[in-house]
Amino acid sequence: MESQKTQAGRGGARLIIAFWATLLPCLGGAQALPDRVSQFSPGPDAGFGQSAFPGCVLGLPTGNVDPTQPCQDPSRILSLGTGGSITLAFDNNWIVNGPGPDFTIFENPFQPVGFPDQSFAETAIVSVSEDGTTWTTIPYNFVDPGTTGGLLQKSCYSGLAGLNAVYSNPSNGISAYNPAVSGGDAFDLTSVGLTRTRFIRLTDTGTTGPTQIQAPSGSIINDYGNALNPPPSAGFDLNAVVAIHTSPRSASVRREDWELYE
Ligand SMILES: [Ca+2]
Ligand SMILES: [Ca+2]
Ligand SMILES: [Ca+2]
Repeated sequence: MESQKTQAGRGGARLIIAFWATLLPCLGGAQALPDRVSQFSPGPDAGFGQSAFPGCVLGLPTGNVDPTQPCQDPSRILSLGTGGSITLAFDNNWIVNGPGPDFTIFENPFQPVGFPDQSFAETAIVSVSEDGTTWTTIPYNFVDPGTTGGLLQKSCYSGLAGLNAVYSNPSNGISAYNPAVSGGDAFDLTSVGLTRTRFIRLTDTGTTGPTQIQAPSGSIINDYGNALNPPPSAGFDLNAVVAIHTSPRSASVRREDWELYE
């Protein structure tokens, strides 16, 4: 006769198998939005969007099919201020390194009429972290155009958020999760050799004044927004962050439970 302990063990195993059967269809799948803001340190001349904070940065992007008419709704945009920073946390999902870009950041740059190679950009440095403590910065650069071009040229900038116009909007059917059509600036964890992340931090690139940041090229990052930086909307204006490739975080926790049981 089986002991009560053995019967209880089999019941537990059946429960766990049933749990995994429910969970497996969800694995490796759903796209996700951030669950919360874990840090916000506005720089000077911020304020725009703070009346709707944090909801203004936790939803889908609110772009426009016309890249010369970006979102300027303070209920959907948060200005970081000069040199300000913000960290978005994904609690329910890991952002994982899948094929191609893994997450996209949406600011509200606008494209001058008739010049798709140009952008009125207010840029931010992007960093990622698995635990909120150890950070890895996405490689970036800025090359001052000198006398050969203008700061509006998108080719001056690489690896920074805030460069490309936003097209996706819940009302226009353009998916926020398809970087081929969404607009915004998409990033690939392959660029930093990571398999997953959970926190994304954006740091406004400051000005050519006291908050200046020197790019690897040796140039001080001088995005076009530096020339026109009026309060309360100075610096990078965050609209949304979306995760393209994810896996449920709860699965990892449950996997630990399973190993304990074994
Ligand atoms: Ca990837
Ligand atoms: Ca802007
Ligand atoms: Ca701004």
